[in-house]
Amino acid sequence: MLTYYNHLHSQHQGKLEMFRGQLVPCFEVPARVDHVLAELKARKLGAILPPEPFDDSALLGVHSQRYLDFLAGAWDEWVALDPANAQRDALPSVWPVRSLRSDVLPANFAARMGLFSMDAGTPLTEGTWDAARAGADCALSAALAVAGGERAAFALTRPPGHHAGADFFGGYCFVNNAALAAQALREQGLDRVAILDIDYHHGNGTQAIFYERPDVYFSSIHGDPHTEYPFYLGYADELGAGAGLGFNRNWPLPRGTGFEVWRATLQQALAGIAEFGAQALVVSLGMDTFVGDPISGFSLQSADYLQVGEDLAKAGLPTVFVFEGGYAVAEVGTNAVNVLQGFDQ
Ligand code: SP5
Ligand code: ZN
Repeated sequence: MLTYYNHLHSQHQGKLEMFRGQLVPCFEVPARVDHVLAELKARKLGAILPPEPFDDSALLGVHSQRYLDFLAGAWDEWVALDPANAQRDALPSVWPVRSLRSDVLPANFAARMGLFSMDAGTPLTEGTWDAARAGADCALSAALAVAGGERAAFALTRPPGHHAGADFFGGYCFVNNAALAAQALREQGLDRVAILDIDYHHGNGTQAIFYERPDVYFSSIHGDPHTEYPFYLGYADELGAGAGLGFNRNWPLPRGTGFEVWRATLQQALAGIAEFGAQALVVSLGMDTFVGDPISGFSLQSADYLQVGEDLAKAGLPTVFVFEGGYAVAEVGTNAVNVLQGFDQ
């Protein structure tokens, strides 16, 4: 397993996120990736490489120009409003919901924060763009390695990506790394690419990016959005639209779901991917299905992740793993590397 490690990940370090009317410490912390990196090294799972640099234009297959321009300049705009802002993160507070316009581009910074976001749980910090941009390089590097003949590669990066859409951030995500990897595989000449999202939360951003496309199949196993974030997408009746009809599958499961049911669902999702005829697989590898996760509700155990890796390997596809969520910080390294080791053996 080749790993592309985002050496700039700790530049993104949010302080507080909005939860039930209070600002609480962020769950999505740099130590998450530090633990995965340490475990990869301890188990000698393969080379750990810096990403290749890609041109900014590589992000335009997935994200809009005006969103990328906003992200790249947002911190400087935030600090220009008030020098004291340098000490606090930027959070949105107003959104263009139904009947309001999202085609306008207000001059007001708060208005644009809301235009380009979906929640107040995703602080934008001084180093957010640099970290997310280097994460894109990791995902693209992993995809090119796999297109070039590697059996598998791992983009070890944060902030995560699967909640970020073509033109919005949210759910701790800014740049959709899994979508970038899938798009890069397409551009390398693979006609049919599947994305399997096994983070606890539905990958709303990834789904939306490919919803009307038949060439990238999206399948997600996640906490039922009736009760779980992101609430407004991820239901079983979302099957794709237009040319993409039939190329989207959601597998919502109730809080408390354990490994037996989760694994049977994984087999169903993998059967759909095989039926699609995927030539490569991108796995959005969230580890927040773990029983000890502080913000999630499934009950997978550490040893189960070895089995998950073995099951994924049985799909027999060149595979790009992209690190997503997982907030049980002390266990996230063991759990993530269990998947990769199970895949490799
Ligand atoms: C990538 C990813 O896993 N994003 C998840 C975003 C979840 N955002 C909502 C978090 C709600 C926090 N709930 C705190 C519960 C404290 N007991
Ligand atoms: Zn998650």
